[in-house]
Amino acid sequence: MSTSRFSGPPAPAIWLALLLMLPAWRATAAPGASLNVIPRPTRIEAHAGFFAVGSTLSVIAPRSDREAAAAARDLKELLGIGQPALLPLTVQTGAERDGALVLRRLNDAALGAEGYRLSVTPQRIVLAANGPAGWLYGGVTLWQLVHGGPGSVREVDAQVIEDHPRLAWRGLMLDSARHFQSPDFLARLIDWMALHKLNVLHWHLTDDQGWRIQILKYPRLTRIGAWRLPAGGGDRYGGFYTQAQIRKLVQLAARRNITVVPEIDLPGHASAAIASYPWLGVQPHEVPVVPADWGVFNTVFAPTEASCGFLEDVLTEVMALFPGPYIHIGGDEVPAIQGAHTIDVHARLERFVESHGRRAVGWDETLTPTLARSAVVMSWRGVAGARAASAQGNDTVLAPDPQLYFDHRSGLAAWEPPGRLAPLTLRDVYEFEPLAADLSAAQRAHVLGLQGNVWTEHVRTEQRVAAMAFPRLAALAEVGWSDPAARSWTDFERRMAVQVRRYRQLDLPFDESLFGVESRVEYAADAGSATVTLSHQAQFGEIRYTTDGATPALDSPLYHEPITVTPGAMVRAATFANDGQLSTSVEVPTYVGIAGRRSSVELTLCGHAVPLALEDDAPPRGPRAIFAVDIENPCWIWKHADLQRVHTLVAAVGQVPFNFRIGADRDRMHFAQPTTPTGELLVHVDTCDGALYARMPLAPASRANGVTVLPGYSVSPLSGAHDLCLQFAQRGADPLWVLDWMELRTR
Ligand code: TNX
Repeated sequence: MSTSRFSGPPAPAIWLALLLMLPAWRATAAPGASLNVIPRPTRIEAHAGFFAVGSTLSVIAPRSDREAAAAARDLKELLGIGQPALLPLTVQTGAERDGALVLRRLNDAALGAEGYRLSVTPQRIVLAANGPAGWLYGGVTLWQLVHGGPGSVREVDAQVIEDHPRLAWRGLMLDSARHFQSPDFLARLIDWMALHKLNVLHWHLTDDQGWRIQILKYPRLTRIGAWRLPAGGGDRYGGFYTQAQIRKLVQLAARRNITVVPEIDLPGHASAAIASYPWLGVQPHEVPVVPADWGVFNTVFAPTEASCGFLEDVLTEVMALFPGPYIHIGGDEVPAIQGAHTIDVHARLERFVESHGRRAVGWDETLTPTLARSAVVMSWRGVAGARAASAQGNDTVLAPDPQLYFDHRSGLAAWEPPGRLAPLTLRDVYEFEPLAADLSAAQRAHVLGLQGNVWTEHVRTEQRVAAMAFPRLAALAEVGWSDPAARSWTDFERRMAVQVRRYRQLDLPFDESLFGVESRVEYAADAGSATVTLSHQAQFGEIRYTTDGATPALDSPLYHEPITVTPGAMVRAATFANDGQLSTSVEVPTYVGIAGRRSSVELTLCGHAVPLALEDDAPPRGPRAIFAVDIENPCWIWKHADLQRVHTLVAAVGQVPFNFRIGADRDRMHFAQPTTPTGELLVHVDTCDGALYARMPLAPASRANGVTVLPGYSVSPLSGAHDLCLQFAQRGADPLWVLDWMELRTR
């Protein structure tokens, strides 16, 4: 178990196995361990010799500097987490001395509030800063130096690191409304953020599908508004944060130099509040219960004195809980139905926030010529909002879709969690530049920084929240902190090989898209052999594999070209560097009697209106299938299928509730007419209007909640390669039939 203060999920056995494989405790630091720091420090100067850390390290805070003593205790707490304790510290106060980590107070404007100077000599380590944030970040750098190699090191090279951030707002937005995360998870997330020198947690606490913050004056918000019945059935889902829990998290965050920016979304995305108090709504009858649908609702807060008063009461309690300078009041995706009303609810609440000495933050829809100068515009519909806001003289934060939308998958591999389908890779995030070259100096000064947004419609579990956030937040941290002139993807990849080891030591369930192995299997037309192609996103590290059932190891064959195996063989593969394993090993099965097999994610979608990697809503427990589907047009193309020896089609299908509010698009959806009561899977040749090749009845799957493998369907072989178009003939969109995989069999 983790020694962290928080009882997280137990480390999956696979990680433990990986840790055991790492070469034991190394006696000396890898040379240049400082080059493994993420985000990359501003300046590093190497010196001769090293400092020996010992099994615990004393931190000395100057006597009578209470802030420094508190900072030392916070460092002890933060850097002690991990398995085993990663940098055990003991805290003392008194005069500076050798053999210890010395906190020193500076008054150095160039370093700013968050900068630090870390000097390592063979005698002692001096961590100098203007105050707590700098000590924290210098400590985080030191922690990384001690975890710079394949094992922990106890000797730190002599050097001077001088470091300060490029941008002031380096954040993560977490949507706790669509899915709820426990306070324990939030505490762990705050620690993980601090270890990346991130300093803003934008907490999306209210939305259509859930109200998550206890408001003492309006108890129905959490008695009613925090709970919903999942689409497609199942137990009541929900949860909320009590004010006591929130205070504790806000305090923890403050000790980690993280400002929590609460968001009360208004006037749209308000169904949960309106279900709790129907008089708040513009069309009260429309939201009798908290909805389980995703998308945009027409129910918004009514432009009345009563609902403005309610929102002022809510924000009064919110401001008492969150002492930071920023209060986010939403403003996104308000349907036009509110029209030209007498009260502009958003503008009214913005003035309310400002009149209480706070700065209102709003999504970019809130940018109007009359927007208060102190209001902050969060650019999400691309970067245009940031451009316009900064030109108008408003501060702005970049959180653009899709560049920083962490609800997209990180890659296409079958083991990626569900999410929006089009991948947003680690490299995409790393290469995002928040300060476009043509922005004027005045505009640049208005760009506070950037954040990644983890929307959670498709992110059901805490583990998946972590995987959507990390390691993409490591890339975002570097973009927000480090000198852009020194940004190098190749060097970042190399440092990520070290970072993923730190993640394993922290029990951080990160996404493996960078080093994890993706696979593709092609079968010979006569089903006599299978060819397995392996790849990973990184240019760093090498793939090794086995075909005999053994677990891949450093001495397994090196992958350099597609492997041909006898059908039925299992290929196992993982990524390695010289000094150890970088990725979990994956299993790639091959099957007998098959001329081709594709999962939905390996097929081409016919349309790209709302492409999702959508998780099945069943079974209630245990693994669920993930379908690649455009929910507005569930249709897949299998390009160039070789059908010359194919006698049977086998398909696995599922059905999902159609819980999407897509407005008028819903009326444009159309389906082929079924000829049986429960519909059929249609296979057309060459194009979707081409000859019908198969009409596979869905009756055997009609009562199943999970995935059903339909009985084999006999077809006649066709010569040459053909595209196959796969679609469902069904009466309506709900439930929506979806394809999991299809096989072309030779018998
Ligand atoms: C749009 S981004 C939204 C959210 C969704 C997100 C992802 C923004 C301000 N509004 O309500 O979660 O797309 O689907």
